[in-house]
Amino acid sequence: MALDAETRDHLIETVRRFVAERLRPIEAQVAENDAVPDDILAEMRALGLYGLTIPEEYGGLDLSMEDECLVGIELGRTSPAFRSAFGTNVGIGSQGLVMFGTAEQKQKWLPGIASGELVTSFALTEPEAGSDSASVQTRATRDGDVYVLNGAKRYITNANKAGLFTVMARTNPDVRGGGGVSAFLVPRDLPGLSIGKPEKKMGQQGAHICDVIFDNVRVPVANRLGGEGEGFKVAMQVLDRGRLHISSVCIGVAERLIADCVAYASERKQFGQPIAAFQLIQGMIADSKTEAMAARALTLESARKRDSGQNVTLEAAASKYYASEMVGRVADRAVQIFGGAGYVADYGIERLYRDVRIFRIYEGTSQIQQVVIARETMKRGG
Ligand code: COS
Repeated sequence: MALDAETRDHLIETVRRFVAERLRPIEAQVAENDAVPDDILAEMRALGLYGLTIPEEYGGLDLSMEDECLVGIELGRTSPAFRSAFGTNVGIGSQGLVMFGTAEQKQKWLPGIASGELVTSFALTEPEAGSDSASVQTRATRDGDVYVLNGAKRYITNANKAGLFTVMARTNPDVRGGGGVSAFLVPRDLPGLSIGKPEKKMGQQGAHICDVIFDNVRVPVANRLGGEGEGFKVAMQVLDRGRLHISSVCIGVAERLIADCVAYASERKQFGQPIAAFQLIQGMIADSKTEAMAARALTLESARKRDSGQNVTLEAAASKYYASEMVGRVADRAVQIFGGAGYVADYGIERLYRDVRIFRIYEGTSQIQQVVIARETMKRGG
């Protein structure tokens, strides 16, 4: 649901101030400790960030896709690890339930997700099912009024904090591909479910990804999300939304880096003048600005299309593809403009350079976005 303009502006201003005053000052500390402090998580809960996209009747803000993207851009102006703390609740961890859950399922879990008491994770990826996500091997075998889950998921964001997982598992081994897959809501405390250690990663320290292992986990039939065999489509529709969200975060990081570049280039003097006076520096700033503006326009236009009820599989893939590649180029130019200062840790530029690398990989690699864009374009006839 779209907020009225005044409420939306107030929300964006509140998030902007929170990012500037509370998050940016501790970016380096969060990276160093590989953890977001508890008091900051509590403030995020109090601000309603965990429930941005959850329907109002369950305690959330029910943001439209466009408003979610505008908030995502603000959150992008700091280390992406902060957003990740509640990102799964807002996106891939909750949207299957929001879009396909029964009234009982929603009543049971959405209030906790909206308040942030309950952290959620999206468990699709497996060791042998990454880009080829329809080939999941985790099995869900029906046994009376439960499904018995066996298998392993990989690189699952927030798994170490999650109380509830949306798990895609194969219910029909005779059907290859997505048609044999179903989705389940799996509480963390079911016997047989265990979580691996957080992986050591290139960037986004403070955000965690872990394996999730299912060893004869008995999940009630009532926890199935959608019909049997519909799990892959649930996952794909969740990702259509998630990809727009990630695009907005890419745009925020790019805009932050451009502002950092302008500030640094205006102060840093070489050859007797600020380096901002040199046209080769200006060329890099111009390229970054133009591309960030293009990503913003594409993403917000795609979000508005989704809000008007249109299918945005192509638009979400195109936004994610362009925005994630764009922020990679912007971060690379930022290191170049900062020179040696961009390569050492003190200025935080090298940290953001590492942080943004994952945007081209998770929620679908750039190559998968290209496949989706080409297929959809051919389907639409151009
Ligand atoms: N919305 C609704 N339905 C969709 C859909 C979408 N966005 N995308 C695919 N489907 C449907 C198709 O219509 C098809 O339905 P039918 O069998 O009824 O025709 C079914 O799902 C299978 O789709 P498709 O044939 O395109 O599957 P493929 O295995 O060829 O390809 C890709 C699917 C590659 C697009 C998919 O596996 C993908 O997005 N991979 C990347 C996964 C990813 O993002 N991982 C990150 C993990 S989450 S952090």
